[in-house]
Amino acid sequence: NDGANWWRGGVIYQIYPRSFQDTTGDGIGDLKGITKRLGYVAELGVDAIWLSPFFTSPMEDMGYDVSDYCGVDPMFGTLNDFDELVSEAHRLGLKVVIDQVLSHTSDRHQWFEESRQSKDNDKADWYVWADAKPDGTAPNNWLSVFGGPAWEWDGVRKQYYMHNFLASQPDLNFHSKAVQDALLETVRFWLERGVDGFRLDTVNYYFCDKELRDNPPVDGNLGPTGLDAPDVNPYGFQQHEYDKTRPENVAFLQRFRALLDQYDGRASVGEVGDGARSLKTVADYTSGGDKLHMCYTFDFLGPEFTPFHIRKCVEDFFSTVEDGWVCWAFSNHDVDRHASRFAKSEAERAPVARLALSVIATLRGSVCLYQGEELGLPQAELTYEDLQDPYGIRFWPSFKGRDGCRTPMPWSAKQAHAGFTTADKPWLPVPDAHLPLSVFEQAGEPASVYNHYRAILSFRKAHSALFDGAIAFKESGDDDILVFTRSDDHETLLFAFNFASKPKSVALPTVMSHLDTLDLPGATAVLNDTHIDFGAFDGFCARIQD
Ligand code: TEU
Repeated sequence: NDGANWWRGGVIYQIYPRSFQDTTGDGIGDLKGITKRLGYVAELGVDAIWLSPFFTSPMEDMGYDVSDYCGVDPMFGTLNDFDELVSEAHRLGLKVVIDQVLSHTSDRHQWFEESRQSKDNDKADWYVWADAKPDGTAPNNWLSVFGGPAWEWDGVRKQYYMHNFLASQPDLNFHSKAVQDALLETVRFWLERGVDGFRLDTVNYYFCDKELRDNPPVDGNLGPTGLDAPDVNPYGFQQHEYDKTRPENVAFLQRFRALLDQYDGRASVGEVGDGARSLKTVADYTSGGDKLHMCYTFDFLGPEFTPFHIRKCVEDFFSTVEDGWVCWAFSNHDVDRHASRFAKSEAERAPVARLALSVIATLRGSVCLYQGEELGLPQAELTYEDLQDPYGIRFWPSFKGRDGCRTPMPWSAKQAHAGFTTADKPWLPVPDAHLPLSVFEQAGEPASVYNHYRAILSFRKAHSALFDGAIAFKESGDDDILVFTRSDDHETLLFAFNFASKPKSVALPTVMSHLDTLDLPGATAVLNDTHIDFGAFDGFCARIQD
């Protein structure tokens, strides 16, 4: 899938720079380390990398609090290191997607420093400022995703400012054209430097209601992640009617797209956390060819890994949207690793990790993989003393935060800290349980999760129907079995997967006339006349001849 459409059906590998590879010995990963390991990423068979933020930042939210959009934080290296990374990636045939955190800045960004000085300076309306209510309380009932009210009192300006996340992440006011222009200029800066695309952080949070109306109370919307259980965060107790996913956002996304379209082959993937409305929002943001190229949601980032849930999400999306596009993901730097989330026991982790990839890589849509999932890494068990994530520190122990999926990549069990760093202590520990799963240890084992990833990604590349081909689900008559076809002008492929931890046998859907079994990596199910016989967590693929 070359050319300008590389993103459509493409596979994007997310790199968390802090935890990929350290080259300076300070215990924190850096850009040079990523460049050094790009050969590994290219060999995996992905199309692109997405780099989590490496911009200048006080790192209160691990870089999702940017204080200079056009600078590289010294912790990660220099702009020159970034240029080298891009040219090495391109040499290896990898696209480079960077993370743009446009919804909010750090409170140490110069824009905020200026804005807070008075109510009438040049940047006075660059953030969402409001007077206190007569009794001194916050302007409305909006809540921060990270707990507590979304408003912080500023003693300098004597007003409240709005923050969807930490108080040190003030939200920009997108109703200001000057703010939009300034942000688009930073995007242009990276386009000029040759990046191929952008992952837009919290893309549905850009605008909030101009009149700052109260959110209505809830019924059943558990917030963006489902993680926001009541004992953790009351965020789910209101409908996010006025603080996010505002209609004005669409016009800004059009401006953003128009900028990208001035350059060849650039793409965008937005992060949409919008509770039960998420896939509908993705459809709104990606249809028409004049907004985002694709978005991803939290639908597959929760606990549920069942044929029912997968079918429902994929079918809902593609049956309601004519030309929008979605990017699926099971893991990222915000949620528990899916080998742990989906497996019911330690022994199930590797087979479940293999099955999950086979499924996501054959569904319709693009795919985001998160570093380390190709090793089947389980969620790291950390102590309170290990924690770095402010979200976890705040809610420990009812929510342990996001550090357990952010521990360093294990490259080799034979080296200190698995080859991640030569420092005495990395910023987060490499769990002992990750050592036998390290890259070097798995590379030589044909049946490893890692080699399964390579084989499945190469299978995906070899079948054009898997990029953009239509998808149609079939009744399997068994809750554990997912059956669908993918078809384009060249071929129609049948896929069937057994999500159960025991063997199963199911009757073939009657529509199938003649089947040529294909060698789907890791799949051992066999076709016996009118039945498919599966092993545990098994798969089946055949070409349908008509
Ligand atoms: O995440 C947005 C988001 O919705 C998260 O707050 C999510 O609900 C939570 O992390 C689940 O545990 C993005 C980034 O991916 C995240 O790392 C940042 O902290 C956040 O934005 C603020 O920039």
